[in-house]
Amino acid sequence: MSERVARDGRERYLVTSALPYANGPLHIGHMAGAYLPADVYVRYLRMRGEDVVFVGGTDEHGVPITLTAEREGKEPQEVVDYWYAHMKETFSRFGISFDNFSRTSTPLHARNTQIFYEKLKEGGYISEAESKQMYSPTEGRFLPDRYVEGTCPVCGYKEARGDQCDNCGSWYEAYELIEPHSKITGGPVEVRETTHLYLDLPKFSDRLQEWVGRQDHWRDSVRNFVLGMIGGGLERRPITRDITWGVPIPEPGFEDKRFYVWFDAPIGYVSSTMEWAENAADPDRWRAYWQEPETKLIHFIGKDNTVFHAVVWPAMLMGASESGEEPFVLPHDVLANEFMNLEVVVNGERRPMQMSTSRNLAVWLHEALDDFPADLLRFYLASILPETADVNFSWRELQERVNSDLIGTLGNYVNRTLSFLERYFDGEALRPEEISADAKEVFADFKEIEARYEARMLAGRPRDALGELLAMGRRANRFFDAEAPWKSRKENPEAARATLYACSVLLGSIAYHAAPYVPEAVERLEKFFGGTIARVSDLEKLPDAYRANNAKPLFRRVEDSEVEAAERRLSAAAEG
Ligand code: B3M
Ligand code: ZN
Repeated sequence: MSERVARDGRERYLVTSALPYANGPLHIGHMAGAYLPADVYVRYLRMRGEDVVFVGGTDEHGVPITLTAEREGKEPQEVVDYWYAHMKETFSRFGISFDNFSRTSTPLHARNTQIFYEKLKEGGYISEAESKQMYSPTEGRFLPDRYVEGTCPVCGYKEARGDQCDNCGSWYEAYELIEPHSKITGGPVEVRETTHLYLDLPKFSDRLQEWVGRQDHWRDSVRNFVLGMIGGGLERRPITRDITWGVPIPEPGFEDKRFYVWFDAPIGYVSSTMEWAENAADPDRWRAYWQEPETKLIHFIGKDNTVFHAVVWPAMLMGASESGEEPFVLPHDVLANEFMNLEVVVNGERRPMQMSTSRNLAVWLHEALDDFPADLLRFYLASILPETADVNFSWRELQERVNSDLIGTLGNYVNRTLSFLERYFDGEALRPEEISADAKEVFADFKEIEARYEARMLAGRPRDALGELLAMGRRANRFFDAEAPWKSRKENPEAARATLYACSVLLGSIAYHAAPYVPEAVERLEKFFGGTIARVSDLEKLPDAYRANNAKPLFRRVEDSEVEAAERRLSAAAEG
């Protein structure tokens, strides 16, 4: 019933969200970090008529997978098959609109990873070296650091991990542990020599310094982290591991080793784009997004992944761009978000607590979606996105933001406009001969707010853009109240109808700017709102008419009982 007005001109974007390890359920911290901001961003770009491809997938290699598999007595493939399907379904229920959601255990990705390696080797960026690794004679294999435990060489803590002591925070090599043993069997481990391949990161230092130095639009937290790291001196990084689950290494003598998960994982973005192109029956189309200089490559991640996305991966792209083919684009932006903690009621006191998946102290997304519509969760999470600082998720605050902002400011405006149109004007408002001065003023105000919304959205600040959407809602409500059509309809029905026409124009803009956050609600709105859903700034000519037909409220309230039940679940986990 309603069409959307897109802008002329097209820029090309390749947007990615971090590939979650396929070893457990998604929680709301994942969404706030790398997925919801990306989805809101790409939905807006698509509405603006840009050429956008949004790819993701699961990260299916590495110790996080093999540890889970061993703990559950399963094969790694079984673990990743289950969690790939679970994650794909949960992302879809939450409205994360990937153009392709792939996985890194595909043959395509393995081949792609090996090709990247060959290009880096050809460019002279790979070296081989001996290193000390922990070997478990009872298990007959080398153990990754996270499989080793022992006494911390610094503070004497008995359950220190293979790479870092949780007690005093010291970092060390696993072979420095006192009485090291296998975390899986408890058996003894010994130090043995082993050979690994390394990415010669120092060779990229100057180029990285120069490139990152030019990224003035990057968030200071990311840019300063990277420049600091480069300034501190880059070290070559091992890209292989003594592990049997992962991408095979095309080198003689490395048959029992695999690529380190962080070497293959970012290449997964390229693999997912290739798969998308193949599925679109245009197999070479991926090159337009990875090898055309005008493409903007944008990574959405959690801040703990910054070093890989802003240092190692760009170096890999630089190194793989020298072998004759078209060079790869480098990330136009790396939008690293901070962390989300939880507000938990403990002994009657509200306290911020870090999520702990092992203690089930988390808000699992698939469970939250069983109790609340995705749009309510999306709206609240978008209003507290940790773009510049860690934030706390609070069920009580979710209720407040949904009931007062989403419903009170936005939902009620839509409802009062459409029900007034249906009740007093047969559901139709034709464009009046004359647009009143008040209507012209509110249209002008909307154009300013729309410009602020777009500036914040394109700067990768969807949380601030949401603030502008609420400003639109408040301004529209103020216009409705000032015009008082419930009075004018008796004294001057034409003036009242003209008011409802202007309110419908504003409603079209509010719906346009709400769609990236609450897409399902706007799809429902389109079923009973007949009119142009567009920015006021894009309406070269005001539409002939707006119509309403059997309008329904867009959102339901969040009740105290729901909040209390949700908070009790968290308190039980915290006290458990
Ligand atoms: N799976 C780490 C994480 O889930 C890793 C991200 C890969 S993105 C290429 O936080
Ligand atoms: Zn220690």
